[in-house]
Amino acid sequence: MSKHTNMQRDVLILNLEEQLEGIAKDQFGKVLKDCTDREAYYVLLEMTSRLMDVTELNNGEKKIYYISMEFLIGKLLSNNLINLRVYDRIKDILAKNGKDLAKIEEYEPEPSLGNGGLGRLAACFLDSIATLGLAGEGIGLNYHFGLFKQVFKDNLQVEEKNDWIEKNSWLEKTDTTFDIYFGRKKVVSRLYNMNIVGYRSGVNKLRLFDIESIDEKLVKEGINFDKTKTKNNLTLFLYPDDSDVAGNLLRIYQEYFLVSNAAHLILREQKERQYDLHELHNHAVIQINDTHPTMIIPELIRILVEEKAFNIDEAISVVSKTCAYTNHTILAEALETWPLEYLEKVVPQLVPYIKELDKRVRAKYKSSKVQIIDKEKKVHMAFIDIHYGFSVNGVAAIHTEILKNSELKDFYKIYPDKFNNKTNGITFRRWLFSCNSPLTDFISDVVGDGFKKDATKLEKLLEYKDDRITLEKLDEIKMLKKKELAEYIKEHENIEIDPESIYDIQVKRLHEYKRQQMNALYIIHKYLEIKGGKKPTRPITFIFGAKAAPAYVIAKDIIHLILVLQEIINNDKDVNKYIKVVMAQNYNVSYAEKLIPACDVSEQISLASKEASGTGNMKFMLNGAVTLGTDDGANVEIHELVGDDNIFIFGASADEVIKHYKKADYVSKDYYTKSPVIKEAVDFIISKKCLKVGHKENLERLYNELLNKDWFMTLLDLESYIKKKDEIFEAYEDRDRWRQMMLVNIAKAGFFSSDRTIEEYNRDIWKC
Ligand code: GPV
Repeated sequence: MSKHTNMQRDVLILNLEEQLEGIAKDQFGKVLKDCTDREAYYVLLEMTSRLMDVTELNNGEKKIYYISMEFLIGKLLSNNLINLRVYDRIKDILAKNGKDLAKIEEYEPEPSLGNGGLGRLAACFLDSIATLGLAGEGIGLNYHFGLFKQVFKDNLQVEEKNDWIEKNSWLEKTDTTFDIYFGRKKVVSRLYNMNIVGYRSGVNKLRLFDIESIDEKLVKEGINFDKTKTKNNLTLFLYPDDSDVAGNLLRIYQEYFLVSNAAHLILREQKERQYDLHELHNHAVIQINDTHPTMIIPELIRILVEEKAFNIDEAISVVSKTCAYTNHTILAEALETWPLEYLEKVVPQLVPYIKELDKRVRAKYKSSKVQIIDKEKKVHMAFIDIHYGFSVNGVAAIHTEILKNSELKDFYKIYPDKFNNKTNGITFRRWLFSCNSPLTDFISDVVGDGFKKDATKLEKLLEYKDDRITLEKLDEIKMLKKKELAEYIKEHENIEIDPESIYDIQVKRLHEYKRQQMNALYIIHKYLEIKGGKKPTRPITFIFGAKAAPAYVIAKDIIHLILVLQEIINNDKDVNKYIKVVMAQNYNVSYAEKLIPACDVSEQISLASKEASGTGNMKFMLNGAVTLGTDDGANVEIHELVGDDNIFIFGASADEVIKHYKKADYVSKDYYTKSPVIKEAVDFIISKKCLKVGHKENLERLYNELLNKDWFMTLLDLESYIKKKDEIFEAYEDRDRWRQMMLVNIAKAGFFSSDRTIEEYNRDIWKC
């Protein structure tokens, strides 16, 4: 950091209180004490922005460009204050003025720029890239209404626009605009920046592109709008409904808009720094976050050839040395393939380049399995990445092995050296320091502050595994967080929950492979047991949070079932003493920050082989929850770290599941017929009780799906799930053992710091 900015920073920090008063006076004509919490938020926003402006930019000869359709960054105030090292001082000053930072924070709208783990990972990575002092930026889109806001009406999910952008926000409008062409159609883009400040480190930028001609009024009702008005709708929503052709085309428009802007930005920067574009790979590395930004490859090649006088061989060579691809799924439906015809409609200028890339592969490799354009004239986006990028990585050990040995086997044979694993991670700044300060402070008291820079130091906690006082304190902190959550849920869902009950939590995108339906079937099973006179030892609160994609019918039916169970169970006097169900409305990062520290049992129950990694599992572990899960994704690595005694694993293995798919021998009905327990639970979905508060159409559809299809093998694992889950609840009663499990989970979580992940990306891929 230069002396100059250091000094400016010191001056600002020395006079924090004066500064805050000055801003309050300027903005609201008041002293801080008299500001409302909302006003205080804007005062802090301005103060934090000033501090970031005098924090040095991370710099380097080579820059990382992390391109992603999603950045699920969450609220920024607290995290920025923590990373700028002024959190405690600001808190004190506010307290002196009768203000509570937690209350003020409630007025910050959460940016709606992401959906799930992929977007949240990108946000954790930006935090770690900045923290490690690497020059790197995120490039994404500035969606005005982002991912929809979820509300429940009549036990159904209803989608509303999420109007999160305020006049005064973390977004900085820049002067940068580019002309982006779709064939001969032009739109003008504009760049917005957000500062990403590292923990005790420098600042990077998140680049968010928007269109100048956006028309928010296109959205008439809910999240419906005219999908064909590209010039006005491009950056309205993240993941607009793609169940029709117009929706698919819009998706391609968005993806191209993202990468074309990225290409312009990157090449402009090379020019400003007077770098030779033939050396692009020495000054830039582009990380392609799943297949959505794949078109950056042909787009860069196109620009180099058409505007920078490269010949095609040179262009392909340098771009291939610059681009790296991360795979986040093996689900076939999520591996994008675009009909060539669609690409011809939206981005005709790219098509000759895609055909050229395809032709070169065809000349070299005969197998039909590795061709970019298949017989049906569909373009396999991942295959472009693999052939024309220099690195392919999976996001957890087992996931990468599955890519190498089954999903992408034919590619692994051709390019063994390109494949590598980078097990995901999470930023502890948000998922421990910020969301759980009592736990953070306690850990500091016990083992010192070292873990804040080096997360593996958490292992020192193991020395206290038999220390009563430490274990009791951990329990106390958990109880505190459970009480806070109970209050929040009372306020937001109007449901009363008992902090003495076990909190069993499953929060993640709603998808059949994640098997929220299996959890629901367990709840039915428990409900029927209680009705039959078998009571659980201790009350249990089952908490869910999940959004379903607007066009994903079965996912919405699963939400419906959970809401129906919530109504039936919470209103049943015989049962609600023992179990309760909470479906949190509009689950997002801010909600996660309240749920995760309060959790006892972390539900990670995906069908083995299907969850690439999962990152919620890591956040729960770090906050002292015990995992109930399948040997899938990063659960496998959690299992290895904490050992058999500190995790509850059940269900078919990934190998077994892959065999079932290969042989196509899984018949869900067989499991239903053979097991009275399964039958009883599944039948309940269409029982009179459910039909009374629910909708026949939704419940019957879900019932039939489970019985006749069950693509993600819910019934295969249901019995072993019930057994393990009963076991984990029983284990909770051995309070000493449970506390030790909490401690071991926290102590072993250091490996999952995204700082570790980013160090590995940099060591093996980026080499900055
Ligand atoms: I592909 N993921 C996601 O959230 N959205 C997507 O479109 C795709 C993947 C998730 C995976 O499901 C998780 O297993 C993984 O932990 C996460 O990406 C980050 O790698």
